[in-house]
Amino acid sequence: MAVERTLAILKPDCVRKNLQGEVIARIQKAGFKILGMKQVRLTKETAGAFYAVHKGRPFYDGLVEFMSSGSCMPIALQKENAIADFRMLIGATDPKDASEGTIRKLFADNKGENIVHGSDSPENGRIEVAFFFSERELV
Ligand code: DAT
Ligand code: MG
Repeated sequence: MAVERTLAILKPDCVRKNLQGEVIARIQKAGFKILGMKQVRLTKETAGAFYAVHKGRPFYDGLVEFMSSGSCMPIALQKENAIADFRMLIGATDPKDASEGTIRKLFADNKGENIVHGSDSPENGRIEVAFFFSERELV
């Protein structure tokens, strides 16, 4: 299996609920290597650019509002099969549909405020990691 990078973001609801440590512990126990981690407050412009693929969808404005509503923590992760394994760890977008034991099932309130982001392909993993981290911040 190929070594891949995925971008996690502990979203503003995760930070507001003080669940950062709990979620990071689950990520580490699942075997992901943390290459970089930071805390940022996204502007609407930056949040909108990160989620540009969803522009025009009915939930886009709410998503941008939410992602810029407080601090979040982008985390660059590396592992064999990182993309699929991370999505398995976090569960379905809507916590109602997420499997038992997944991070979203355990901690998320609803589809819009779902605790954590994960990249959806190896290519997007690289693009999204580069959105938040320069190569020299990845160690
Ligand atoms: P995911 O984050 O599981 O990759 P996505 O890429 O389809 O999901 O959507 C990005 C985010 O947008 C998602 O985490 C929460 C929000 N979102 C998606 N669909 C939504 C909906 N129907 N209602 C409210 N928020 C939604
Ligand atoms: Mg997605």
